[in-house]
Amino acid sequence: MPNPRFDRPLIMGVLNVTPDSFSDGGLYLDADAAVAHGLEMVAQGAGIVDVGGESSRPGAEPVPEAVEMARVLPVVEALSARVRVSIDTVKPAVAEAALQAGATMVNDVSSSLWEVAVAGPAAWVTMHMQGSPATMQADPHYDDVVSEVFDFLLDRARRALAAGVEEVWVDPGIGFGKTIGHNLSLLHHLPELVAAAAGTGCAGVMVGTSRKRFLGLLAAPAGTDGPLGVDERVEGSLATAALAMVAGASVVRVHDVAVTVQAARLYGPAA
Ligand code: HH2
Repeated sequence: MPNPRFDRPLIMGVLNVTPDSFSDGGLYLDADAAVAHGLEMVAQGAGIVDVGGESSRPGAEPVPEAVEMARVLPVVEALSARVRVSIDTVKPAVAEAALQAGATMVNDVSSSLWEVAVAGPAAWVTMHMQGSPATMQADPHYDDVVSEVFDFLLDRARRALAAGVEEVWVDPGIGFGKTIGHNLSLLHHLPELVAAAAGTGCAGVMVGTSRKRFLGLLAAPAGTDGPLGVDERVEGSLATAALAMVAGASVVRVHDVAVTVQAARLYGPAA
């Protein structure tokens, strides 16, 4: 397998068809607006568009299955003719319907849907989360965040590979039940996950830091009350996306596709 460090990383564009996502909530709830933004990200160089119909931000409440399907399915169907589409869901029925509508990847922040990917067949992203979105940022705790998160992911990946999923991606779940210190430790140890994932037979490592709150907290000038706003986190998003790419991540999940594609071009011809 080629060393992923020398291939150009893929950029996954985030497309939230929700009223309440922390960054783009409400912007693309209308299907036509969502499809237009998806195509805009494709034109900017996104290799995958990740369509979600339920926010997983801290404190988010689950939405009914029928509502989530009505949000995502028309968008998945329209975009999948033009680009690889992944479905960001924790509901098996939504994932199955999205695969029927043309998605080829299940982005699973619950790390539980590998059987849907087997049946698809489809690629599967296993992401680490401590707790659930409703409570995960209340008091995250680990004895050793790096080994606990990486061991969890590799265990899930082995299980999925053994069950017959051919394309498994692992994602440390930045911001999902993690303090600033946990997020930074995971980012700094990414090369170990990249090596272990390759050794396990995974397709690679995916990382999503885009516009997350910890970036706004870290970059806020001294004396500022609270984090920078989501629109002021582009620099931190790009810096951490570049850090992840240098560490060997093969996919970065971002809201700001054009600038991240520029950074990815430093890696030479597309794989
Ligand atoms: N982050 C979010 C959602 N899905 N999936 C993966 N694999 N990795 C991530 O880091 C990740 C993810 C949260 O970001 P966003 O979709 O922008 O917000 P919201 O959950 O509020 O819709």
